[in-house]
Amino acid sequence: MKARPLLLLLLLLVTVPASAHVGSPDVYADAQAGPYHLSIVIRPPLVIPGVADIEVRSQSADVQRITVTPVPLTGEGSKHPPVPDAMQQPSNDRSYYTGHLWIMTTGSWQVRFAVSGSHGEHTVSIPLPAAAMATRKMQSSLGTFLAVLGFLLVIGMIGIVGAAAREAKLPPGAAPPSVNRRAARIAMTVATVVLVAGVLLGNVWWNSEAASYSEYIYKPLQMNASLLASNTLHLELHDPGWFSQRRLDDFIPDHDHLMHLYVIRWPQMDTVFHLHPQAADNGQFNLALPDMPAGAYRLYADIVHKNGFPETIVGSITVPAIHGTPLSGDDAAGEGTPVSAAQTSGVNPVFRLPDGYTMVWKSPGKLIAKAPQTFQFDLLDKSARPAADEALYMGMLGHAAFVKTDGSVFAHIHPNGSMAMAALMMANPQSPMQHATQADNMPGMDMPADKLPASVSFPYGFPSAGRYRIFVQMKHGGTVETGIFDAEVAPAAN
Ligand SMILES: [Cu+2]
Repeated sequence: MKARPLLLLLLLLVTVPASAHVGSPDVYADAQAGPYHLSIVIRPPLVIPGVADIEVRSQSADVQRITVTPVPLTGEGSKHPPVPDAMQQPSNDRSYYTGHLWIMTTGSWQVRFAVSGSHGEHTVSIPLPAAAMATRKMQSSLGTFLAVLGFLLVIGMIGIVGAAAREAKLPPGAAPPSVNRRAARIAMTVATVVLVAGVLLGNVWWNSEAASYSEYIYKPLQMNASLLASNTLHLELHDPGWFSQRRLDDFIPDHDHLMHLYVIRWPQMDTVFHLHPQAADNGQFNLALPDMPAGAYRLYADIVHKNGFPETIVGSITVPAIHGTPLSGDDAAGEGTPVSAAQTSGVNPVFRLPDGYTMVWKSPGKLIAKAPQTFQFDLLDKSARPAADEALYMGMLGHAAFVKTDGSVFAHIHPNGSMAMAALMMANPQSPMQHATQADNMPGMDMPADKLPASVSFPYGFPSAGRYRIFVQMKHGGTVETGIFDAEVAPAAN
């Protein structure tokens, strides 16, 4: 038992990073550095300070060199970037680059990509929120091994002290006299007391270190949801305490709204709402609910702080059948089959929308955890032709929410990627990204300005194997359509 405090002393603190989403920390982006088109994955470090792993696939052939630099998103530090690191090309695949960057502190970061090629050098920055999110326990096998080593060290030390007191001054081979034996027993007792005290004090020291570290561990904002009157949803945010000066009144609009609230009937995930509550007092939001079937709902609320740090706040509420106000503005709703009855097989799954349109998921092939993949959805009209009246929905061709059926993953994704759009704008103030239409990404495609493609694609990678539901929203005319698709994701191969 003596060694147990030592084991505690040796426990490793490993952290996982926070992100705008729930359980989906990796950043997937489809970015344009001037004329160069890049597919980017940033995997934030497991510890802060720690190393972020970066993968880039250049979709433009004329790229010769890419460098990466970590820079704070806001504040004085954002004006003094460190020296850039050149990305490596680890294989014969000349379009594939990898890099590693130290992220030294918790906060709102960006990774700046400088791309050189035949069209000169151009940059693009991808926001990266970094925060220690949990303390992970040491593997039990390693813990046992270290505990045994620690125990042997203590026993060995006591033995050495005893031997020194008993035999240090004797000539070789001489038997120790009884006075020496007594001295040795006393020395060993003293050594035992000193060592055990040392181990116990170490444990106290460790616990206080761990306690102060836990202050640094990211604790998402909390949310209480309640029903006011008959159909007003009231949200009250709370800060459970986190080391940074987090505020409840510094939210900035992200694609036109302070809060994007997904309301999903649970566990069947058959009814979904994408709503935009109005800010009331500090940390309070109100929303006039539309018609809603009775049931338990999960709430996922996306907000972005002034420094570009995004958070997804999770809550829940059970409501009776609600007769509310008709959906208006950017608010939208969708309905599908219960997830328990859903099929995930089939190529190019088709989702039939209430107005006779359909949404089709262009099959990406096998879905694998951790792999960057492109999720393309096409909107077809009643005669199965691409919708001629495609419109932007909150400035973009589409919005998607990837939600694991066990509730452990929620990620709100856009055609640009998984970053919060408000943070992306902050990171690239000089060149507002024009991915809204994507038409400019497609060489040789001369799309009239008023005609949008009836197709949207999202770069994303599932964080883990399992079953997911994907809620995809596209707009045509004045109608926001919500397609619901199911995905079975295989474990990452390694
Ligand atoms: Cu969105």
